[in-house]
Amino acid sequence: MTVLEQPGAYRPAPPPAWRPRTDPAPLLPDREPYRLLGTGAELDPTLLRTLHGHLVRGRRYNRQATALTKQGRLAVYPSSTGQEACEVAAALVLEERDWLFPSYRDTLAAVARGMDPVEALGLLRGDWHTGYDPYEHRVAPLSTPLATHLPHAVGLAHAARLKGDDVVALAMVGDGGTSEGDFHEALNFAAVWRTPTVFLVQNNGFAISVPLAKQTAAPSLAHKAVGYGIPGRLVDGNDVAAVHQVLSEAVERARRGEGPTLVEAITYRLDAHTNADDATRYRDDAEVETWREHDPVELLEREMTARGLLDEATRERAHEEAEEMAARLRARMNEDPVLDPMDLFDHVYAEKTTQLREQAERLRAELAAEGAEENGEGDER
Ligand SMILES: Cc1ncc(C[n+]2csc(CCOP(=O)(O)OP(=O)(O)O)c2C)c(N)n1
Repeated sequence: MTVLEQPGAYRPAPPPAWRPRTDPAPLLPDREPYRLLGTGAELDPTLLRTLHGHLVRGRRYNRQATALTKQGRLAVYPSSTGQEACEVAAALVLEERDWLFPSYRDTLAAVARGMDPVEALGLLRGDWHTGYDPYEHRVAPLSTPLATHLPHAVGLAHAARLKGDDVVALAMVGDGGTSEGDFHEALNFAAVWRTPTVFLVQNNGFAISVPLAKQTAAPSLAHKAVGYGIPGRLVDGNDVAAVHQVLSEAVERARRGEGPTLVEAITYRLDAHTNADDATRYRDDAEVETWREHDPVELLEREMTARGLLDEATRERAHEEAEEMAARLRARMNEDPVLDPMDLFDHVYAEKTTQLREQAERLRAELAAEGAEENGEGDER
């Protein structure tokens, strides 16, 4: 007889009323990133053509915007070259009534959603606060602080649901952004409130010079979803058909009221972090070359050619259209914008603070003095 079997012995019981809150198995991401291109899967030819046009224009837009930084027409540009499949798919899976919450790298997603390509660069040009009206295309400001837009996306989606509005919010963040407290808070609130939010993590391998291995010890970023009780999906971020499908499913799920999804797209930033960065200092050319073999534009073009959906003439036309778009962008960016410095004080607070009013008055006086000088008033000579 053991001690515990003796009459009157203390018998440890399991914790009262404990049970797993949800079965974690269905929330786990697949072991391999989901792919469609090259698998022989049935694909919609019209969708492939649309995606192709967007990818080709997107690639050209990235190249043109980077060139504009070298010509002093753009202050900074965080290129999404190599990540165009994620950018385009994120924009195209949303309905007009939905909201996109991009990060600073996601200008292309905003443009693919219909935003004026010059307005989309307003912030990066250093002209204006956001550079565009967020309500026009339902695109929140491009967020420079990492992950701070994720709780905003959750708040907007939650509010919409409370009001009975059929709106989904899709928020984009980088692998580095997943280490921010805001990422955790957003996912936790989204999961508990079951908000119609889709989180798209573009894992492009680096947070500036910090590789993923120094960012997290998680099996994958998609696995983080399980800790919040929401599904995590892993997708090949350079396979535009796969990203489009996985995000569409996440959006539909959110729309049905089944709550948020975390999607990790495995991709690669082919350019440096921005034009101000030298990527050769922290990564090998050989690594970049391996990813060039897995280029999103080429993957799609090879697939479409194999399926008889892309002949040389169609391909050339798509590239010509992209050239024309780049020429229009160049011409418009080469015009000097007419800016009123007093705009600086608008839209900061609903009501200006005392300090802001004082600063505005000082600037107004400076501008008036400058104007008077230019008009020759007060000239001593
Ligand atoms: C809150 C905050 N901390 C630090 C920075 C500085 N910063 C700008 S970009 C960046 C790296 C972000 O990497 P990642 O989230 O992977 O996105 P990627 O640039 O690769 O798209 C850092 C640390 C910032 N913008 N915001």
